[in-house]
Amino acid sequence: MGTRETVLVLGANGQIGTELVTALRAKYGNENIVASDIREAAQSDGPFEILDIMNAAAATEVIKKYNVTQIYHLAAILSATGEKNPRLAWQVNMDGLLNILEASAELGVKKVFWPSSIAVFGKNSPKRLTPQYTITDPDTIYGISKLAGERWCQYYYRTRGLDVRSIRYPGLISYASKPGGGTTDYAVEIFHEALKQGKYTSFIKESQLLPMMYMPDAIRATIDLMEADADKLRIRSSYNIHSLSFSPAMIAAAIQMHLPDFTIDYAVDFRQKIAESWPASLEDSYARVDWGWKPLYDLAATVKDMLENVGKKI
Ligand code: NAD
Ligand code: AKB
Repeated sequence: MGTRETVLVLGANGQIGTELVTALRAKYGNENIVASDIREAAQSDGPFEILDIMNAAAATEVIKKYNVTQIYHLAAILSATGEKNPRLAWQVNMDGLLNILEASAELGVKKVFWPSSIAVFGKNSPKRLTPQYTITDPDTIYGISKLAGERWCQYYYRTRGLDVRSIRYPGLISYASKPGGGTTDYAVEIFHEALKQGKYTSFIKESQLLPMMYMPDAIRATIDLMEADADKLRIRSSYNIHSLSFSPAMIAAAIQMHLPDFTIDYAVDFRQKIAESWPASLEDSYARVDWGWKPLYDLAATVKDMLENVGKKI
C-alpha cells in the first residue's frame, strides 16, 4: 500500500471486520485505517465513525473527510438473519453496496473490497469442487443479494473503471468476535459450548459437509487480493477460494482429540435447508493462479488454535 493511502472499513465491528481492522492497523499504521459501523466502536486504537451504509450522503462525507483511497465494505445481513427479514436483507445488502460503489466511483476511491459468499450457489450447482463458473441459482435472499452484488461489482469495473475486488468466502471460524447470524455459525459455537458445557447441540445435521476456513487464512487472502497487481486479476465479480470441508461429526471428532469427554447431538432447524443448498467444496484455481491464494490451516491446526484461544477468552 502506498504511503498516502487511507482505508475505510465498513461493518468493522463484525466477525471479519474486528480482525481485519487489527491486521490492517498492524500492517499500515493505526491512523491510516478508519473503522466504521452502525454500532459503537469495538476497538479504540484508531479512528472510528458511526456510519449507516444506507445513508449515501453520510458515506460520502466520511470518504471526503478522511480522503479515503481504499474501502473494505463488510456491512451486511447474513443468511439466517436474512431469511427472517428478506426485504431488510435485500435493502442493506443491495442498496448499501450500490451506495458504496457509486460514492467510490464518483469520489475516485482507488480500490474497493466487497465479500461475496458460497451462498451464491444453490441446489442445482455441483456440490463437490464447485467450479468458478457454473449454475448458481441461490435459494436464500442472502445468496440472491450476493449474486446480484457480484454482477454490480463487475458492472462498475467495466463501465466506471472502479477497481473492485471480491472473494466468495466460505464459513469463517474465529475466536475474536462472535459470528453474526449465518448458517455456518455452528462451527464457531461448537468451540464455546465444548469448553463451557462439554457438549453441543448442532442445528446442522451430522453428515452435512460445508466449505469452511480459519480466519487467519481469510484475512491473509483478503489483504493479498487487495495488494495483487490489477492486471493479473481476471475476475471482477468474485473469486472462489477453498480451504476446509467438514461436517459437524468431523469437527466434533477433531475436538474430541483434545476434549475426549465432549459430546454432540443434533436438533436441526431451518438452517439445515440452507446448508443443503450450498457446496461441500470449491474449485479455486483462478485465485491460486491470479494472486497466489493458498490456505495454511487444516482442520487439526484450526481446532487446536481455536480451543486454545476460546479457552483464554472464557
Ligand atoms: P457480521 O454480521 O459479523 O458483521 C457485519 C457488521 O455490519 C456488523 O458489525 C453490523 O453492525 C454492521 N452493519 C449491519 N448493518 C449495517 C449498516 N446498515 N451500516 C453499517 N454497518 C452495518 O458479518 P461478518 O461475518 O463480519 O461478514 C462481513 C461480510 O463478509 C458480509 O458481507 C458477509 O456477507 C461476508 N461473509 C461472511 C462470512 C462469514 O462466515 N463470516 C462468509 C461469507 C461472506
Ligand atoms: C453465512 O452462513 O451466512 C455466512 C456465509 C457462508 O456467507 N457465514
